[in-house]
Amino acid sequence: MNMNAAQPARENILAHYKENGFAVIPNALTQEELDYLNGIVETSLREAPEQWHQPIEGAVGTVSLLAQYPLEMDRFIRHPVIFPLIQEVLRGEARFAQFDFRDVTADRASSSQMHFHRDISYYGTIGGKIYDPDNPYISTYACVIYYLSDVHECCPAFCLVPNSHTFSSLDEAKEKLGDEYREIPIRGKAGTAVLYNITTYHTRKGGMADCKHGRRTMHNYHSRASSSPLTNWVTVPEALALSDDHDTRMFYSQWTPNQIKYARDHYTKPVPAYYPVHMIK
Ligand SMILES: O=C(O)CCC(=O)C(=O)O
Ligand SMILES: [Fe+2]
Repeated sequence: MNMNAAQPARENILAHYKENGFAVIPNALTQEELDYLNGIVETSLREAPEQWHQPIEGAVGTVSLLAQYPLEMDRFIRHPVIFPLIQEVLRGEARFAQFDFRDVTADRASSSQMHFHRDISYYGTIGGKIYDPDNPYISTYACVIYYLSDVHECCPAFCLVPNSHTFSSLDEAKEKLGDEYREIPIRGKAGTAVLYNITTYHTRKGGMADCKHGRRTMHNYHSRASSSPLTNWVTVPEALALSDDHDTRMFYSQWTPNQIKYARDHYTKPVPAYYPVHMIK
């Protein structure tokens, strides 16, 4: 990957996504946006380390910044450059699903390797189809990973197998894709975004032993109005989930059971009656 790549045209980004199940968008975030995000991540790591989970496959992570800065984070979640692309691949039905930050320190870079996997919703795990054959863009859910630090050859890197969403295992993808089988590590400058169908096989490649950078990322998952909630644990702050702005409220309306409980126990306004609040313990 060219570290100084310019941003491809919208139709090229979308054509690449259609053909491969992912697309890379360099310069998705400006330097000012990167400085702001890195600033709040560093403040949180320093002042609220208890909000970050212990390293999982080399990465610490937090979902707490959405609760702390709802309106500011919403501007990244529905980012002017990336959100229109998300809406396109999700047929105009995008719904918020998950938003978190992760950080791999330089000393953990080489032990941050994940296994190849796909991210699947609960219904997908119990027999629901894990992609939409009627959507030219494949996806029932899409995720964007934003690089908040430069990702060099030596750094941990997000890596995908293009067009692997139809296979039931990575081995089957290898066998059936044959010469077409590729594992593509994504490297690029801070501000690069990778937009991907979550059931395209992917992983985090570990960094090299002498990596001096590590890697910091922002992960933003989207569901569709016609998909079920992706997780059963994400929560959304009241300012967004019960916003007076119709589009905002609709975007944050796909509540998980845990979100219903969270709203009941923490919101100032009552939980809308169309959520099964009395069923929730
Ligand atoms: O951090 C990465 O590069 C990939 C993360 C990922 O695939 C996941 O958490 O499911
Ligand atoms: Fe994943």
